[in-house]
Amino acid sequence: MITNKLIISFLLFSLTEIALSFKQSSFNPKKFKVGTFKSYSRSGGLWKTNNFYKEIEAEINSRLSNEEDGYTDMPEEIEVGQKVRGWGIVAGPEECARECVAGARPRICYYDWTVQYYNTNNGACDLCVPKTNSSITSDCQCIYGDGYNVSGMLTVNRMFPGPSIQVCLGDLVVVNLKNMADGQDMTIHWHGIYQMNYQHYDGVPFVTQCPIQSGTSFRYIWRAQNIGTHWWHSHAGLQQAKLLEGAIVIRQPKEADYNHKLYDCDNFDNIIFLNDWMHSLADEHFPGTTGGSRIGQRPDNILIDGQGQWLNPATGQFTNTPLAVINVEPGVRYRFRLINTISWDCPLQFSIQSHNLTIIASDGENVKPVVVNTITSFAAERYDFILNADQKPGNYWVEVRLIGFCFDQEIIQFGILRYSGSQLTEPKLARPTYNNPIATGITFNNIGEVCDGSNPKEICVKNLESADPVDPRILAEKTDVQFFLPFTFHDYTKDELFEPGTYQHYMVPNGSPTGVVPLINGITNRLATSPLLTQVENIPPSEICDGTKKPQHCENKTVCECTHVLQIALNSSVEFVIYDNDRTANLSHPFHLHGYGFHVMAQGSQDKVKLTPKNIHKALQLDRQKYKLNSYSRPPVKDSLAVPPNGYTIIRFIADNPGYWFYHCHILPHLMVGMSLVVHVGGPSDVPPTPPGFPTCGNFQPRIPK
Ligand SMILES: [Cu+2]
Repeated sequence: MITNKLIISFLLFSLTEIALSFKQSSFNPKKFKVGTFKSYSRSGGLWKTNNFYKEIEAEINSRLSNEEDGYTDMPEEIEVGQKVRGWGIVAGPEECARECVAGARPRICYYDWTVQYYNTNNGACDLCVPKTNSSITSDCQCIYGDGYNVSGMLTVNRMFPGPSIQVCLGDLVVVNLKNMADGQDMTIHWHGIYQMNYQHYDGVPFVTQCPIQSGTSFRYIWRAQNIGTHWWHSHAGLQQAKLLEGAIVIRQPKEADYNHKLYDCDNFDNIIFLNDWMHSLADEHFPGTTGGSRIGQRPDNILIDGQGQWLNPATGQFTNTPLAVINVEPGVRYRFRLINTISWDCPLQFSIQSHNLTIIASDGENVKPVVVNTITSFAAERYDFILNADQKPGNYWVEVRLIGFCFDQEIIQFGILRYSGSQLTEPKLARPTYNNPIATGITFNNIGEVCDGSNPKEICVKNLESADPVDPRILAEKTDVQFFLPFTFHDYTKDELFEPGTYQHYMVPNGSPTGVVPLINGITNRLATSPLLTQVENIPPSEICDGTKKPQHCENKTVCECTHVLQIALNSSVEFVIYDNDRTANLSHPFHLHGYGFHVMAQGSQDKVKLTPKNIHKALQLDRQKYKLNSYSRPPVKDSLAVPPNGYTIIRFIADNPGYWFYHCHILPHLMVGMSLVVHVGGPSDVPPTPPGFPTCGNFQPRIPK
């Protein structure tokens, strides 16, 4: 029996984790429980084994021990309908978007994606009308945007928002990405998926993989291991702004959801996908100009589920493109999944006329419910909220405004919340305007707000409470390691930036006379020349730096360009103190950490605590004291968080996911010029070995032949 069990577990291991090959190193798969159908929840700072799949393990074990007709190991060419041993029949996108049932078998969900240059309002729009908010597969190749013709977009399967991945916890997601965009290399990042055991598929160029060259394909394979509302986007250059993005939703059996009693419906099309929109090519805004019609990086509009209208200032008329419509039945409580996919500088404010929004999750992690009227959201954040369709049946405005840095542009967009049986018209209430919007009421996460108690109508992220208990190490007075990560922008003088023979990277934001470069701890991150995860031996060690160890070429330089890597021991408790030393009014930088959810321990304003490197310890102690008094024991978990202008935030996590994880500002031009670093957790033997045949890249510097 023992021998049989061993054989079975070996089979399980080798057949289900086809992404990994363990022949190449001493990597010990048992450490990660690879090969069992366990999934992980990150809430509370602990990887908790989910019981969901325990019941089916026995069934799969017995199934594997029998020969079955027509089942094969994972083939090289995958097709929907194939029978794969250990997984069942390969399912397509629509089959995978299903109700998740306790005890049901996880599936292989296969997505065939083609990336191509594309244009809006083309001939496809004469053939069909897109129904964009379900967007699981392409039913119509028309993209309206806001009615303004735009070219140079990069789309997956000619869709915007891109095809959504909607699966159940435990499914294996396989995406075959064919890059057919000539001259564009790319990677796709699965924002919010922790990728434990799937480090090679995190999709960051020169951190976890080589960019996928145009004309080639790359198969991403990852497990849907943490629930929630997430999204995917290109992690190369400005491609996310060129529409390479879409939604990811990982569901679990409803009864397993912490807040399940609060809602009746979690529909596949109840995604609210918000993106800023330009009427010009994103490239025209990078590095940016100081004059002419394309100053800085300002968007022209914002879209709801890829739809919207544009008020043409020349005519005073809105374009006649359709507005996004959200259909509801009276008396039903809906779960909505708001995804902020903003690429440029400005956060957004979201509200729905006459309806409260009950926040129940952020960035995929459940929180205790909080009722608000307006949600402010920064780039890359997700908020799940419940809307109770308890008002008089009719049409109501859904409103999104861009705020912060671009408030003077007065950008506002609308959708319609429509009760069934209502007329197919706009709401009776006249369209709100930017300066006369829907009443904001209780506002969540407002820009610059630090919720020091002075305004009862403001709620901050730090006020949310995690639905799950928190690891005591997160709540301890001190963590094992602590990093101070002040960020600022260096304003180049003309002499500095344009010194002959030097080529620093820079961008030109609105109002900058010359150009700027971001610094974290005095370093602007330069991507390595080969991926850190797979080819660290090809990277000159002298180019890898941190705040205490800088390369020689940085001596006496204000701006140090190198590959910024923070080394962290596996399983240590970690604290990041992130603070804004740039102090640009109304500009709030949203930072994202890959591979982790972190606890939001504090948010504050430096005006109030006079945060300086010298007194920071005292300031933080004061801040924590405040939370202790409030019995603050369940700091919420997020993966994307904005730092208030001239403010600070303190985050903590347990470094239990080994690998090279990117940490960066999610404003694309900031990311492009180095507002980032890499968190390296553990060592080479802690991560799975590189999959056989994984693409390599790097410099080619042959000797000159004699
Ligand atoms: Cu930024």
